[in-house]
Amino acid sequence: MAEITVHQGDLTRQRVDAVVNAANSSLLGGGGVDGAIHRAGGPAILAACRRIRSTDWPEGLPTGRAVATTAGDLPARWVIHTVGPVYDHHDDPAPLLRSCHVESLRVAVEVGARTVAFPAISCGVYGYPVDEAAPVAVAAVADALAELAGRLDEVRFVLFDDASHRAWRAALDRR
Ligand code: AR6
Repeated sequence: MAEITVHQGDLTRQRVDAVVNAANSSLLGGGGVDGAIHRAGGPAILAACRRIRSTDWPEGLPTGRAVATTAGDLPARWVIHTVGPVYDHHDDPAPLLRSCHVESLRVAVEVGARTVAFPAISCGVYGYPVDEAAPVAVAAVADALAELAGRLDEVRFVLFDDASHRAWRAALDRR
């Protein structure tokens, strides 16, 4: 049975098969964890994102969907880019946040990743409160692991700050 773990730290330093990026629909980079991934991973990630924009997603990646690219110079092998909901743009953003997690894990399995690290998607610039996001993210991953039985070994949440780390710990403890 795959494990769900919670760590505090920097997503870009994780030794996992795939790290998930809290991207925007342009896939062309930004601030926060997205900026950190492109800085640490180098230009190969942006080049791969541009190829995806010119082929599969010319209008941009929709909210709640996920795509994989190389991880460039990161210790991981793949970056899985997903677009979280902007909290204030939706009456109920939870299904979209859930979809980010489920779709990212489906893509992980497609490329053959067995260990996957997630940041707190939507909890920075996109304004999702951590205490609301954490239970949605943890439940989505637990359900996806049940669906993808045996095809993943670890899903690691890597939280940058104390508040999000506490929120994810509490959400995992309540399960
Ligand atoms: N490792 C782990 N978590 C991090 C790191 C890191 N190196 N850096 C930041 N975080 P955000 P969003 C945390 O804003 O809310 C970008 O510009 C951060 O503290 O990165 O989904 C994109 O291009 C927060 O808890 O993502 C989009 O335009 C969490 O990662 C937009 O921001 C997510 O914050 C996406 O906004």
